[in-house]
Amino acid sequence: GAEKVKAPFVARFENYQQIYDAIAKRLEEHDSYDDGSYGPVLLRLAWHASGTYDKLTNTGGSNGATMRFAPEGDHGANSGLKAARDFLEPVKEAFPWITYSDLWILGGVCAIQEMQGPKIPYRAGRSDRDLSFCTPDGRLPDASKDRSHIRAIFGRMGFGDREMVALSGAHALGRCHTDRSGYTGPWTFSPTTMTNDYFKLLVEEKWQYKKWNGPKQFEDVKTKTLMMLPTDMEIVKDKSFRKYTELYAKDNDAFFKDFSDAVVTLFELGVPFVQPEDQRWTFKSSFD
Ligand code: CCH
Repeated sequence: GAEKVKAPFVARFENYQQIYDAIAKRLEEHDSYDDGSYGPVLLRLAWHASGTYDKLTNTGGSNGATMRFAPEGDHGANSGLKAARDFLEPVKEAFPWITYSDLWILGGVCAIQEMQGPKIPYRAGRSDRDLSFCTPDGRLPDASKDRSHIRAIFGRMGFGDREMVALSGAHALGRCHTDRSGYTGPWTFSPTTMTNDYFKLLVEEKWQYKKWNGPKQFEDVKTKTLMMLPTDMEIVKDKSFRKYTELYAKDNDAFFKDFSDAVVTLFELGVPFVQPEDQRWTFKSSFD
């Protein structure tokens, strides 16, 4: 009789939705981390995996997951992201067919959506690469710097002012840790819910230097419980940046739309996809 040939396993939307669901379930189960969620640090992992991209040499970006290896994992900017990588490890064990590089980005997508942010359409197809693909240190932004640094770093990835401001709105989420970056505190009062509060606070509150022994950072005059990095303050001080900061402070829908578009671009920088642009997947959130 004819031999039955087993068809190769081709991952489909449903398979990735299963992984999305597994990450969402872990987020809900592990709610005693930080402010009650691994969501912010998962998003930071996806961003730091992607934000190494250099458009001139077409190197870096989320393809490769090279942060697994010492040179890149040990870069100062990636301090603390082991918590996110370890959080995703049981998911990788349960679904060994997904690459780390697709998984880390799916983690970021899941984090944004589960923290009530906009939908982030997704494509699969990243492959893991060896440590020879690690990017040099210094490709991610330095929070102590000014607007010219922000434009140099994000310009290298191919972004313009509007996208830089939209992406900065991620700081509605999470916090700074003295044992990671040296900075301390959250940017907003709801660090596990995606909102445009980061922009509202930048525009509406008065900010002063925090008096402490740590690196230069800002605190809100009223409660002294919130923080801004020097780079965050540039988003409201620079005239061109400020235009968008004011727009997003007033219009959450505009922020969500622009944030989603910019994050999709960020997460796909430098990835040679087979799945076409007009066939991205949009995952169901746990509360849909
Ligand atoms: Fe960020 N970020 N970020 N950031 N970031 C930090 C934390 C988060 C900068 C510096 C820092 C983006 C842009 C910038 C997140 C998402 C994004 C910290 C504290 C520093 C410092 C780290 C710590 O101590 O744990 C600078 C500088 C820039 C640009 O100039 C962009 C873009 C994104 C995503 C789209 C998130 C989320 C966090 C919170 C992480 C956590 O563990 O809570």
